[in-house]
Amino acid sequence: MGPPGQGRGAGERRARGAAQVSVEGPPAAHRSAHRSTARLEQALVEVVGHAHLLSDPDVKRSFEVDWTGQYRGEARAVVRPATSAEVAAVLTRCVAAGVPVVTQGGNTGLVGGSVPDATGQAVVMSTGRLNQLAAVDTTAAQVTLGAGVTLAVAQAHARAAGFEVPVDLAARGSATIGGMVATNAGGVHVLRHGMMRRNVAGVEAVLGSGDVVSHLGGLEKDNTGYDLSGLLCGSEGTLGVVTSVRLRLVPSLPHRVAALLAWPDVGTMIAGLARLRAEVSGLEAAEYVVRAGVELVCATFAMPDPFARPYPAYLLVEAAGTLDPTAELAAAAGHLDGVLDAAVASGARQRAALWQLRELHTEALAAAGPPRKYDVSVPASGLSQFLDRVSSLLAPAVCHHFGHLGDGNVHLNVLGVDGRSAAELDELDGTVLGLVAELGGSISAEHGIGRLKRRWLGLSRSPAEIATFRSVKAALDPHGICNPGVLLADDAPDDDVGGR
Ligand code: FAD
Ligand code: 2HG
Ligand code: ZN
Repeated sequence: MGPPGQGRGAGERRARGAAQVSVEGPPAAHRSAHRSTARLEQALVEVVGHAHLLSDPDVKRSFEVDWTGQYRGEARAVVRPATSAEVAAVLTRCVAAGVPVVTQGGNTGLVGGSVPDATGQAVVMSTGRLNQLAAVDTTAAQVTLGAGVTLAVAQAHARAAGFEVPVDLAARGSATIGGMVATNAGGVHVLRHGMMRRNVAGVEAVLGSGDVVSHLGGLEKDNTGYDLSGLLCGSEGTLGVVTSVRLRLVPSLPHRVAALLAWPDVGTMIAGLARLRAEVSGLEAAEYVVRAGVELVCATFAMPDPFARPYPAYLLVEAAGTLDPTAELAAAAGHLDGVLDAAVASGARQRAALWQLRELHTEALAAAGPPRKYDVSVPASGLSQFLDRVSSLLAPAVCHHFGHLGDGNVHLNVLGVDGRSAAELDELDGTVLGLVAELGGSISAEHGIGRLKRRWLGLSRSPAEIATFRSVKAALDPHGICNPGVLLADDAPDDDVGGR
């Protein structure tokens, strides 16, 4: 399904670089805090064992910096529980000690939500050992997975039983099922299968209250009150720790074809995609890139240009079915106005090569950057206007854009602004996200709010909605220990707003 295996290393890249960890002994005033740290560490060791409480600064380091390298902090310790019961015991002890807990899956999140702040107070709860794989329920087309199972492992597990995981994304080698639930991840198949929330049949989680809520029966019809599993989708670790997920699967389809279509401009491509959606029944993906991004990816990874000539814009489409969709896709593409060139790929290797052009954008931009990232969606009718307006607003900064065209989801990556001051970056964010809001879009299409966008939440959510978020948070995480400062701004000094 989709991009088979390429870019698999993408999510495995963990930004390196030493966090600014203080290695000096604590001053006298901090001795009692130190004693309480020792007490908490001892309590956590009793839960997970010595081997799974990491406190050596060198060992902790990769857990303290996010994928982008823009968010660095310090963890009091990293704890690696293996079961739901251990997660509950860890949370209870952290509640008792008044210590915040930052949950971390694959650490591929792009909004700074998976790493601790600089205070050194928080414990990082790493979910890597929650890696249980239950047998695929082929009758229900569902599977129950530990939250720490990576997407790539889940895909292989499902495929062995004739199924696919409906959600796919380039960070599949490291991103975890729990992290994907927590961020309500989107990816490249949303136009066919929806985001993570639509594909979750149930969740088990330990809430910040210490309560374990488990709803893994997988019933398709179950109107028995509030949808707690749905609520945990997109909660970004702020309500508790997801420990297991009951995931819907879709059948593996035997035939698959991808095509790269070249266009004179994005506007023509958007109109063409509307026709393709109407005419190609098995359309699974519709991803766009533009010339500047293709050049960057090809130069960064020494890849060949997809066509003999350069074109301004490219649409990568993929269709799958029980019958070969190649003829249907070729016929539909042949009728489209404005297509300048096309490359069709049926074999897995050729398809993978086309997908690399799209999926390697994030890594190529990271190598050229760091970029200022904006993951936004706007109504399809306003997309072209948005891109024109935002590019001229940001000029002369270089504004790369690409994304999930079928979902109206644009990934803007602005290069050359990382040297700007905090105030200048805030102004830049306000300009871009303000335009998104003006056009009726969302300031976060799929990556979440994290720390990066918490101050801008009000552009996409009303005061009443945010007040309700706070009530939910207070009810499920009454001690406020789950990812404080993520999604909802807390009262702490805003030292990390803006991802610096
Ligand atoms: P982490 O980064 O570890 O955590 C992300 C957030 O979830 C944090 O707030 C964390 O506290 C919380 N969290 C993690 N696990 C749990 C848990 N078990 N319980 C509670 N909270 C938890 N995202 C998309 O939506 N679509 C894409 O197409 C896409 N492509 C990407 C491509 C690349 C190359 C990279 C680097 C990232 C991409 N992402 C994409 C972003 C990222 O992969 C997703 O957000 C993913 O869902 C994060 O999973 P993770 O396990 O790495 O979570
Ligand atoms: C993608 O669609 C990811 O490739 C990452 O969501 C987007 O790097 C980005 O801005
Ligand atoms: Zn994306």
